[in-house]
Amino acid sequence: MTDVIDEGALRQLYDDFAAASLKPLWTEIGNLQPEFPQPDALPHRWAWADLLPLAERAGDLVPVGRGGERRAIALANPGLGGQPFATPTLWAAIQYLGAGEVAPSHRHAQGAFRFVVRGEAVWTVVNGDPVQMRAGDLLLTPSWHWHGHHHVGDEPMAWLDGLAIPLVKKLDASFFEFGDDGIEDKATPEQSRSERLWAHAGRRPLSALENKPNSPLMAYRWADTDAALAAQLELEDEGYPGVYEPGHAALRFTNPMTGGDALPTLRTEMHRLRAGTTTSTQRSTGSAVWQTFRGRGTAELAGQRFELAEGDLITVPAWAPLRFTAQTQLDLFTFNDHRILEVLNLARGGTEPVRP
Ligand code: 1HN
Repeated sequence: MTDVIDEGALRQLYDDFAAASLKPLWTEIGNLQPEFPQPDALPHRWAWADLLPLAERAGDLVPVGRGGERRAIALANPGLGGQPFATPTLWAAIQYLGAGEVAPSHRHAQGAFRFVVRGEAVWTVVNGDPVQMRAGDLLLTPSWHWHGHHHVGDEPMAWLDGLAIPLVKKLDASFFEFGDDGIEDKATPEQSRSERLWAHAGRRPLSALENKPNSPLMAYRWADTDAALAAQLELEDEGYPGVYEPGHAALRFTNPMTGGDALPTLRTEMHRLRAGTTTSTQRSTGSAVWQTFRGRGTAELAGQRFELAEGDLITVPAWAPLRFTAQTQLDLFTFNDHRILEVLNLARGGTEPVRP
């Protein structure tokens, strides 16, 4: 290399790189390989009190049916350039279905879940199995399972949808197929067939010994979740182990076949804080969405403070330190992409202080 750089020749070199569809590393490396994660996604809060009236207006103005498929309104993280993504890997939306409405059946490569804040008037039919959606329940629609929703009550219902849409888009692994326009069988059983077979913790049917990546259990009911969280805190009162950290009960929704995550692309958990508890501060690679189910509190997230009321949602970008304080008993649902990071051996993090 010569000592004196010929600026004109250098500019010409860069122009020729561009014309040949090439890009040198040395001008890009800071962006490509930062010392620690530098996400574009921002910490952000969506208040349920803002989301619900907007969803109701959509309910008045926008029909639900074939083509649009779902009256789902996505959280668009303000750091992600207007894309309908909560984080670089996670889709989160409020979906709204009015009395008597039907969301037509379809299936797609992206696995999905629903988490219900209020109501119990909708059945989601998953591969022909009608599953009631009630407040506090986590309902699964694993990859490539047919699903449509039908509303049988008088009051409209809104819930949270989570999918790994951005991840699957990035991986160019999306497939989609339309099903029947209506729902033939509008049965409304109290228990789905999947629950009758699989909702028996620690008891595996001998007819199903082969592990599958998706949970065969389509509904994780609030009554069971509530009892499991309550038991952790009761045991803490009695001086026995089992609670996640002081004043903080937590559980993960798992595939009863494997004990692993209920869905391969989305980790789902429920947390309960006693009134007055502050959690440890944690941060990790990967991103997350949290939703308040019941109670009030605050999230301190990357130096910002967000008040949380019932139904409120926050997005947690990679490596952003997060802790919660509960004003009342606080029940929080969360989903994240941490399992993907684990599979790829990219999971890092834990409690503060964690220096990169
Ligand atoms: C979907 O199928 C549902 O089934 C909700 O309720 C949201 C977002 C993108 C693609 C498919 C549903 C969706 C979705």
